[in-house]
Amino acid sequence: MLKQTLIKATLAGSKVLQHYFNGSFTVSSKSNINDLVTQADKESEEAIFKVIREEFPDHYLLSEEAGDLKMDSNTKWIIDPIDGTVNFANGIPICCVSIGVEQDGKMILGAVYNPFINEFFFSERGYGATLNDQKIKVSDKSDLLRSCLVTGFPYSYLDTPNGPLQVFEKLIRNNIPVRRLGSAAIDICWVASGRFDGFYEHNLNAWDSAAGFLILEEAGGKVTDFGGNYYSPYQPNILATNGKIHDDLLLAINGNWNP
Ligand code: 2AM
Ligand code: CA
Ligand code: CA
Ligand code: CA
Repeated sequence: MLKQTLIKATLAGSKVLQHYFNGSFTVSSKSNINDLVTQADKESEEAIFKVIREEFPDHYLLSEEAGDLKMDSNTKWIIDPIDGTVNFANGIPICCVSIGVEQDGKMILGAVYNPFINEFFFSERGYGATLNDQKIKVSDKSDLLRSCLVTGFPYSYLDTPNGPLQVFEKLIRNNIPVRRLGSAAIDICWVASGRFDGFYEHNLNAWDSAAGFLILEEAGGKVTDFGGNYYSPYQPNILATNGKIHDDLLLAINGNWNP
């Protein structure tokens, strides 16, 4: 039931994205002029909430635009109604709905759907991960120098030591391809399906990574914070890889990698 509701909610949100994409919608700024929220973010969130509330009115919802709707429940839905809003607002079809379900403090279900290229990533803890119902797994690449990586940049704190620019510079100076798609949830899923070998990003929120975290782990990948410790979606920094380049990328992020 939980699984069906998750799929239904993800599709309901994505319908809103499809409805507004390349059309007209209101756009406003949040923390700064490029931190956007559109009418589609809000309506996608409402459509998702409606599906969940119909089945599970008592569940806890945590969602980017509505915030923390705490309830006394052991089941929490962690929702990003559009991940990649800046892309969405520019008509770039790299954006998605991302929803994770946490039970008793553990991620148990994750769904990430990009309706523009019809890619539905899904995972249930213990049952692997799929892309459009086909099993996926991470890449076999073990040499960081031959890897293809993806990252994202926060809107602030770019110039801290070992911050996003320093890590990026180090990798680029070693000729490692590092892409920047603009949707953290899609980035993680594309590591899960083997397109990328690793993803790292500073300063994410729980709704950016909760679903992707489970999808990647179930696809055989490894997810930690920048200290190499167990990852929790409630802390900001994520390193998500195929497992084989994890230690070297960790060293690169912390400034100690000598290829
Ligand atoms: P969003 O589109 O849901 O806002 C791009 O690097 C990723 O960062 C996207 O997943 C984007 O999610 C997220 N993001 C948006 N605003 C951010 C901010 N102020 N700081 C860090 N990440 C942000
Ligand atoms: Ca946002
Ligand atoms: Ca997001
Ligand atoms: Ca969002």
